[in-house]
Amino acid sequence: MMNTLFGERLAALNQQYEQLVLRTNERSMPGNGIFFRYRYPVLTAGHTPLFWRYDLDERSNPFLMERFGINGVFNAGAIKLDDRYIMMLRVEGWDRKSFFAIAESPNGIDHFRFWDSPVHMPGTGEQETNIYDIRLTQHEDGWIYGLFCTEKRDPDALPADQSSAIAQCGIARTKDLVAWERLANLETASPQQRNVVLHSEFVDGQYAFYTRPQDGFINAGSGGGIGFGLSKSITHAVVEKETIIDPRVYHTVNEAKNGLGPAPIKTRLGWLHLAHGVRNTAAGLRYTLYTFMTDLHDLTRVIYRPGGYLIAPVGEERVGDVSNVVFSNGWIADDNGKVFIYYGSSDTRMHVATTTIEQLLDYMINTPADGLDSAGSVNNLQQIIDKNKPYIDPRGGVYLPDSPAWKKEKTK
Ligand code: M1P
Repeated sequence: MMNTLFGERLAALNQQYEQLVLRTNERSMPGNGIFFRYRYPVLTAGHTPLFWRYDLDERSNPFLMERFGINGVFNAGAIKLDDRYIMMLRVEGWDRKSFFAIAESPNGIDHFRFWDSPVHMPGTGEQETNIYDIRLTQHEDGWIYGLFCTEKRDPDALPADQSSAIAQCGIARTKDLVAWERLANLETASPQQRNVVLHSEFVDGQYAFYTRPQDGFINAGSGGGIGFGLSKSITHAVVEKETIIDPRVYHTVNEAKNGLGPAPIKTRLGWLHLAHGVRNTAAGLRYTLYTFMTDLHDLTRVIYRPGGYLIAPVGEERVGDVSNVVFSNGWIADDNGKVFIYYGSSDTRMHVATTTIEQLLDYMINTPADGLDSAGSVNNLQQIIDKNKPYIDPRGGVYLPDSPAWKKEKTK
């Protein structure tokens, strides 16, 4: 017979879990016109199934203890398949190891549920301690590719140094997100690679990669920013030449390092990119999200680069295991033009922001580029102020912005 406490706690846990998963999310109004945030995170450690965390057999777990704790779920790749909004999450256990697991929702903003089992990602035969931050690309060759960070201890580190690591880009492909074929890790000249993304189309008949060369595990060093390169093969991908297309720039949101987010979205004006930029502060690194657009034909040519960040951590997003971080490696563009931006906050939980392609194009074209110094910022600001000035009719009358007389005068 079940002991009373076991039964009571199990019922309470089940009830709490269902309430969490079935909770309706709400758009936070009024928003900034660029995107909407949502009231609740879309996924947290609490959304992982109870049957992952607990042995539910009273005989072997009489105290109903958590046997496999989950520390956080964050930094998810995303894809839409058969009308299901799917995230492939970085799930981190109490033991600090990350692995991938899939959750799906019928609408992209709430009711996300994890699939029963995590992803069993095949290895390469090489030692691999931790895998994380997958980018999913539906490639025109018919496969869904997952590019992720694969990390191991630096073999040259001294015994006293149990932190130095080497990060490289792992590559796997699938048709259904269940069975994965592991391919060789990407080869580049850089000693460290994270945040590598596969472009969805062939370029000059080759596979195209966005890279992030970097000298050290944490520091970019001579790694100049987001790179681009081609490989003839995907099964043994080698990028010999990396061209930096989005450099790090002094005193901007990406001065310390940057990295591409999800695979870019093709629009009528160009390829829309979402990236993270990292700056130094006295309180440590601060990660925000920013955008840029590249030419439809020359993928190395940036044609729009709105200044500053698109999304920075606010409220509870600012606090977590690694505070002051937002990071995105997944977004979904629906056929109707709606865009779901999935972002992790502070290496702890997942959120969604929604917008549309039209809004993002407007943002690209009309947001001033970074002025690169204080005077430049003031000039950018003054242009908006001047444009918004009331129209004073010399014959009498003051017309406020958006009134018919003001609009008529401003369009002259
Ligand atoms: O902890 C913040 C982020 O740090 C790394 O990002 P980057 O490679 O740009 O430094 C990653 O470990 C990422 O998962 C994490 O969110």
